Amino acid sequence: MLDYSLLYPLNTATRFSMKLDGMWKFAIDFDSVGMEGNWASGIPGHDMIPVPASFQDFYTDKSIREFAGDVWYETDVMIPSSMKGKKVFIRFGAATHRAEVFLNGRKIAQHEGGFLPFLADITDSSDYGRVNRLVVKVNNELTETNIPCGMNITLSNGRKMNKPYFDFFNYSGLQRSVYLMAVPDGGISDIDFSFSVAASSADIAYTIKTDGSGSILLELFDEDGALAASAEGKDGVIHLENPHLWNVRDAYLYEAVITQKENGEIVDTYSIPVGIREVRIRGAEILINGSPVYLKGFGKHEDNEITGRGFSFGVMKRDYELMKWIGANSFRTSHYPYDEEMYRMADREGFLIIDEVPAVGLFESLTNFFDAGTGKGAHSFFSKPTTPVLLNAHLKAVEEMIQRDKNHPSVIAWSLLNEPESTDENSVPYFTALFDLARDLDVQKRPRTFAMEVSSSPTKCKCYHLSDFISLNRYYGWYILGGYEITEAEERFRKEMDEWQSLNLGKPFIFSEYGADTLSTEHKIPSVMWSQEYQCEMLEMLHRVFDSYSFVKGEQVWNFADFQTTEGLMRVNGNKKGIFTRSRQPKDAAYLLKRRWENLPLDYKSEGK
Ligand code: GCB
Repeated sequence: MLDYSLLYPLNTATRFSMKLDGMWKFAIDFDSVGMEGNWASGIPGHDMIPVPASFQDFYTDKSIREFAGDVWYETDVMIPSSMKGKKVFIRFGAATHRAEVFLNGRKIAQHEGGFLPFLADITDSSDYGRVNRLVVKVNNELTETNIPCGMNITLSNGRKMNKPYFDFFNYSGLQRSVYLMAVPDGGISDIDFSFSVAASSADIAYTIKTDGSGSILLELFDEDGALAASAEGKDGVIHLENPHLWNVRDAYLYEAVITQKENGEIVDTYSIPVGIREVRIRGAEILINGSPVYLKGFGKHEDNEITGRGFSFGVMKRDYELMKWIGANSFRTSHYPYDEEMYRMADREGFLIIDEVPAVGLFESLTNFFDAGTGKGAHSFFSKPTTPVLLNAHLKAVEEMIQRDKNHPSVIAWSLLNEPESTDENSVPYFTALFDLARDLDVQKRPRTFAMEVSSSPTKCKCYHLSDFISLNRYYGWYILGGYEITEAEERFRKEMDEWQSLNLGKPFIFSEYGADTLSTEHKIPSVMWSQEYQCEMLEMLHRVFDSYSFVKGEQVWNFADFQTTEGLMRVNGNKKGIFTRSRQPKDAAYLLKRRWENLPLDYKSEGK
């Protein structure tokens, strides 16, 4: 169990939270002298850098962009005397991939894993009423004992270099907001909602955890601010007649206001949006509030010019506008949980999210994307001496993700791995532990899945039975039989789909990836691979195949936008499979998808249709 609360930071009558974002002092520890040199008390130099942002793309020096090791951040924080008596925290939205936090030279926290929040408790170490020095050491080295997996090597000049087993640039640093927070001691620490929706009513089961005592009042307000229902006690069930349900691209959010009182005095209050909706899998259908849905959308990345993986409200807004324009209704947070703001906006806009833990590269290969795409498997990734350490880190990330994201109506499923090696018996206990934990922790019992690469075939994969719906990443027409051989690709693809069909799994399938690298500058008639024409031809071929199998209940094209990767022979300054360019302008394929998705009904291929 986590020993801190991952509730989204809010200002309420009893809580205070303030972003510490802005320009922070920054130093790169090229010679690994920071710890010995007591940088924890103050870092050398005068360089300043924005938080949140990835540090890599600001500089003109390649040894900074490619740096593997420790980078140090520092800022001064005034901690007001008025916070005395509260629990006081510094909350990091993420520190990639691991961090140690120091306040006034003393270590106060550490965290492993680069895409989920953590809190540093500074209640007892703060100098109240004074400026306190906050220093963070962030390490970005890739290993096989944490996710995402990779390795690092030492070059002959002594510099370290990361070698990711995955196909996105290893952006790192403080890429999400940092908050100073003060919350009541003994206040509200966790909330769970689950829903059971009937024809004209809904039951909302809730549990509220506090770190102290006192009575709890829960009030549910509708979007007009009218009180819709209320309940007393730390847990219970609220019955609502004629509820306004949350639906796909038709969101409705109630606001739950929770008040904790002791001896008649308010000790804490917290509010949280509530979308009433039920997610279920029935046979080969994905149901939202009992109605079948077909997923249309993308695998995405947090990726942007200059600020890298640093969260930007502007980029987020543009991405949602483009997803609405093109007729999408969903996306997967490939290959890591995104900034919390993405989910809050999805809640408002009615998008469906498959939330993915940062488990990518569990397949030993430096050209993972290629080897996985062509089915060249590396075997026994899960029988190494280090596997138990990796599994622990992976389970912890699953716990943190579910803890953070469980109350978003937009989150309809958990993706527990991307393209892992799954053809070896040793993968079974490893996967089972993840799937069991997700089922235990999520009171909504959302469906679980993992994205399967092509060697995880119907005959070879040992783990697909664990998935509540099957997610396939398939590159027929690109890594497999691309170009003029596209006709053979279609045949090969149909053959695989026939094999899946003959297993009669009675589960929905979605395509969690399919796509072609395409340069926005290339046009060619007749087409060649990498031209915009080829991307369209290939998508048409793949869609034709999807359309012929009734159990295919979704398509999430790879990728929403072009994104940065490690340099190499297979990548032209990044992966170009975007439907939009990196600067978020459409390629030709965007119009093709818009035509298709605007015409596919939400209940496309539902039984009886
Ligand atoms: C995949 C990976 C994704 C890559 C993609 C590609 O299978 O899941 O991370 O970017 O293929 O474009 O090769």
